[in-house]
Amino acid sequence: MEMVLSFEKNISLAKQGNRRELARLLTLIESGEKLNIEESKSWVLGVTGPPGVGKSTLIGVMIEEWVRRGEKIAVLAIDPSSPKSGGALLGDRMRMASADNGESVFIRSLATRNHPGGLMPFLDSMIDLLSYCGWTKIIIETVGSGQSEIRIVAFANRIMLVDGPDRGDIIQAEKAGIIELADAIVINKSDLPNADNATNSIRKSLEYSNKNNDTVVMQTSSINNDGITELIEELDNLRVNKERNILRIKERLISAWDHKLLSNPSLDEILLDLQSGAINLDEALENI
Ligand SMILES: Nc1nc2c(ncn2[C@@H]2O[C@H](COP(=O)(O)OP(=O)(O)OP(=O)(O)O)[C@@H](O)[C@H]2O)c(=O)[nH]1
Ligand SMILES: [Mg+2]
Repeated sequence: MEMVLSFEKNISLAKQGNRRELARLLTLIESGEKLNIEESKSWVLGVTGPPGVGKSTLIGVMIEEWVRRGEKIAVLAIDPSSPKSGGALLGDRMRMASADNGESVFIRSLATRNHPGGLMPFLDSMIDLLSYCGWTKIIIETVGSGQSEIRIVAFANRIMLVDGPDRGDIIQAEKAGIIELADAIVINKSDLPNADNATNSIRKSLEYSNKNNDTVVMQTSSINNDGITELIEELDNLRVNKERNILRIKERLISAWDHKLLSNPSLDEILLDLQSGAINLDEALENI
């Protein structure tokens, strides 16, 4: 009881703008603490796309524009589990640092490697906490477009896929199904050759794959500040597409399901029984 009360005090301090408290609470959530936070999801954007296409740079310039408009932005930067991620993460932070003007921007990085069971158990609570504390726009950045990134961005209520002028990467994304989930597909580095080609082929593949498609397809150059205000207008005015929303909810459900399974106290026992042939898969599921 006392614990709960002391968290309440921390939460109210974080809500008043105390960043140190906010950081501490996020750490608590990450370590598995259940905080009693009102569910209050505001505007959550999931950003994903192949490595190096300019996601962090783009997020940085978007943040600058949003801050000018009076928004308060929190970024959860989620690194891949690769050994290289430590350095890349630092780079990200430095690139975003120019936009980090005090009160209006909060950046937190998360390492997936610390959470073999996935980020699901706490990502949702982190979003709730940030929303409750008055961060009007929450951005989740992940690298890549595989199944685990899809799972992560599915916790956002709008998804932006960023690609570069090189077509190779997006084909991977198509395979993983991220294109179906994306509300907006942005071809960044429009200052480079081939951006038009890349944009056209994305438009084409959307035409082929979807029936009534309203996916926003845009070009930006984050280094020249081209297309940024247009992109922001599109994202701010995005209408929730029911089919994509259901796909997102499905991914969240799968995450929750996986977490239930992997955190089952008799998992080890069940695995041993499966190995010895004492039970079959159906019986294992029954037990779980
Ligand atoms: N020409 C050009 N280069 C850009 C643009 N945006 C970003 N870059 C450059 O692309 C490189 C990668 O940018 P990042 O913002 O780190 O890309 P990222 O997608 O966040 O990379 P990861 O997080 O490592 O996947 C940097 O050298 C940027 O300066 C752009 O619009 N045009
Ligand atoms: Mg990045």
